[in-house]
Amino acid sequence: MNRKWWQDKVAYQIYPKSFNDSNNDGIGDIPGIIEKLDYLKNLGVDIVWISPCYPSPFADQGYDISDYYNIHPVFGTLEDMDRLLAEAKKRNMYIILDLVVNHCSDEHEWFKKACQDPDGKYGNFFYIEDRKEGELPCNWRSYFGGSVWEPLPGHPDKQYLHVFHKKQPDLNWENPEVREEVYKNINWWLDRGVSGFRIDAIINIKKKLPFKDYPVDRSDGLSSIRYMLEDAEGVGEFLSEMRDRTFAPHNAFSVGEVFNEKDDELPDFIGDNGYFSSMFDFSTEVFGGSDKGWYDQAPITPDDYKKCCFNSQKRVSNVGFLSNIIENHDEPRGVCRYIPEGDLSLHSKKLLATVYFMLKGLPFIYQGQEIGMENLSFQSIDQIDDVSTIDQYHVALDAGFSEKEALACVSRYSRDNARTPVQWDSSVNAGFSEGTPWLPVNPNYTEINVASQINVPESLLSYYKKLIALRKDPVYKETIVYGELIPYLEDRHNLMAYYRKGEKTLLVLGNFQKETQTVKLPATYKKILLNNYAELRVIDGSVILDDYQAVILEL
Ligand code: TEU
Ligand code: CA
Repeated sequence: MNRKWWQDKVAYQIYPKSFNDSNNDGIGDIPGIIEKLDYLKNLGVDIVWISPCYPSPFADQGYDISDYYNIHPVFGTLEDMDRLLAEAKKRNMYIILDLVVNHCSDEHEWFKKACQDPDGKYGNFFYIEDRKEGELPCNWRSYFGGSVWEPLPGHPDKQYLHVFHKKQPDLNWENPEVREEVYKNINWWLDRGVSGFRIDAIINIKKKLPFKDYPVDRSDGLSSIRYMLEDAEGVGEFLSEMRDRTFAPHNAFSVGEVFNEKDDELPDFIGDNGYFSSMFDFSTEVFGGSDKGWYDQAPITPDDYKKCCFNSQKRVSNVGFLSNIIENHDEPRGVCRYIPEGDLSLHSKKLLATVYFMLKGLPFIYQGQEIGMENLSFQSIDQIDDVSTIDQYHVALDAGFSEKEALACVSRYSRDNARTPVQWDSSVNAGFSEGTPWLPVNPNYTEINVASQINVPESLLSYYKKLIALRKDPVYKETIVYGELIPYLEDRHNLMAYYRKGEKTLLVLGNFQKETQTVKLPATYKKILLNNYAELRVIDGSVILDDYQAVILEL
């Protein structure tokens, strides 16, 4: 594996609508991000990924872009973005943007022109098919529910394809003109000073053509896109062309949102000359998932969590670098998902932070994760903004659940859990905004907020700071960034333990339960590098780990 500039870094995801509102209109913005750059720098963050902040009608909260060359006025201006890039650079920080090019918005001029003249140049930017009554080109279900086909506005005899929302028409990547437009845009941003991209939903760009049906898997008579994606071949041709024309010549960082890749494809995706620098490890997020919908998703136990992480580490081994997360803007809060119900505490939050952050790969922190933000407890479906959650609520109702039960199911996985405003302090609206926030602030903000943790040595925020500092410590960096990961006592129930072996040998131990647990040490330790308790009990070469105790030892 070749060494790259970004590998020893720490990344942080900003969901701009909910990060920090500088002008009190209830929506976070770019000047608000600039205000908090010192906070991020102080935490130790290097790379900042900002979810879409381009012009958009917000049918899918910015993942429906109507202009790839501008900033949505609610977030600021291009000048604000330039200022952010300059301010980041001053602090040796790197800004990466979200590249959303499987689809654009139906309000993008390309789609408007396609509607004006479906047989013209822009008609071929999309997948447009003739429409016959009672017949669809294929039975694929869109990710947000319903058929992927929608009548083309102004042309009742035609229809277009959208694998996400109907306001997100899919771009036709088979058309070289589309690809040229995408590369032009990427290079325009890279030349402006952006350091790279997080690449949205990218596996969907390759469709299996001609359109055909796949097995029906729900009572709606439709079929999950998953089957089509497994069948489609050749995405690599598009991805390598994109790399060669954009990221590679700029030495940019790219992280793919990749699901469903096969083991033997890993070198193509993230090997030395892979399509991307890195890709997210979603193994713990997709665990227990069901084709039926969220209501049928199985909860994940600490043993499952460990197995998923170790399995990903084994798969990737020395091929490349995974990007490790416990949450993002599409997932519930990691602490509520991976810590068993009833066990949520400062100790368990620190344990989860330790065991994921010390994995081999590039750690990403999602905004608010560093202070232990938790899921929102939804009282009614009317409180929910997210299209995906609303769809899944109906999926649960259709499956026979009561309204109350359906709400309970979707609350567990709702994307809005992670989209509530960042809790900065205990003042009104958690210091996020003096206006009315676009999504409600979690009422627990009076206890969970940045101000109450920032100068408190025992806080989760201080703990994250220590984890980051350890990754950057010149003595341990080589081992933490590049050292091998070897599981320790892999089969032990509710213990997540592994070595990181490089110049040094480190041992990470996490007691993933309330009950104490005695663990034999493989050797005496030289030093305790981090401990979420004040002490570590050692008797006869064994450590006695307390309720959710996590330690990092140098052997
Ligand atoms: O997500 C793509 C994706 O496949 C899933 O994360 C999916 O959207 C989610 O599980 C539905 O609940 C990306 C973005 O991260 C997401 O926010 C966008 O909605 C989506 O693409 C479309 O752009
Ligand atoms: Ca604002």
